[in-house]
Amino acid sequence: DIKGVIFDLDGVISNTSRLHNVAWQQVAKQVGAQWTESLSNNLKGVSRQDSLELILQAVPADHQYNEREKQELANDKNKHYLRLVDNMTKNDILPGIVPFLESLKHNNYQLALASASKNSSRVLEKIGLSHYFSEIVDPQKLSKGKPDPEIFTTAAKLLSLKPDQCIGIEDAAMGIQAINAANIFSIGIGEQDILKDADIVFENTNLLTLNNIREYFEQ
Ligand code: B16
Ligand code: MG
Repeated sequence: DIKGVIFDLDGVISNTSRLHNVAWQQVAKQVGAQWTESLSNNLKGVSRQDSLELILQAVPADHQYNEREKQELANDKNKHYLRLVDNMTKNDILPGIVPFLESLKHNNYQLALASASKNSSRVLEKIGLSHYFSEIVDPQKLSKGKPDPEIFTTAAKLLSLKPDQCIGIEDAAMGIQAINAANIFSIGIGEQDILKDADIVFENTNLLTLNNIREYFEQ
């Protein structure tokens, strides 16, 4: 029996993936990396440092960035991102999420947040959804990021649930891999092609309803 639901944040609850993109695009421009759709997809769910490495790999130039320069680029990105986060309101919650969270609460599911972002609590506060989540995984306490299962395994443990009592929801291919590796039922939000490993894929968050999920289990 499913008792808990573990959420990714960016791209599932809030439209922050767009904001991350805006901030990273500026870094890409600064270092001369070409911004592509596939680069943008590969950054989803990936930590700040690892995202920067992916961008630097796309730089054709011969300049090697040292640790201090990398730290500066990562800090610049975060400052830019936080300025964008400061302007967030309830309008930045993705469609259908509030009714979905309400129905989960109403049906006594326990909710946890498994975001790779160090800014996730701030984002949840800005959009007024903190009270729905009994547990928020601190990504700074993890040794490995997505696609490693650690973040989802930790979330299930924090809820005192076994993996097979949980569902995980993700918009990133890396995130789906992490949920699957944790032996948690995976729901992907987005394109079937990109999220082909998910147990179910919904095209957008509007389709994320208890009825739609239950339908799958009753098949
Ligand atoms: P920060 P998620 C991830 O959050 C984002 O998808 C990813 O683009 C971002 O780089 C990462 O968080 C780290 O975020 O720089 O705020 O610590 O999708 O796992 O909720
Ligand atoms: Mg995400």
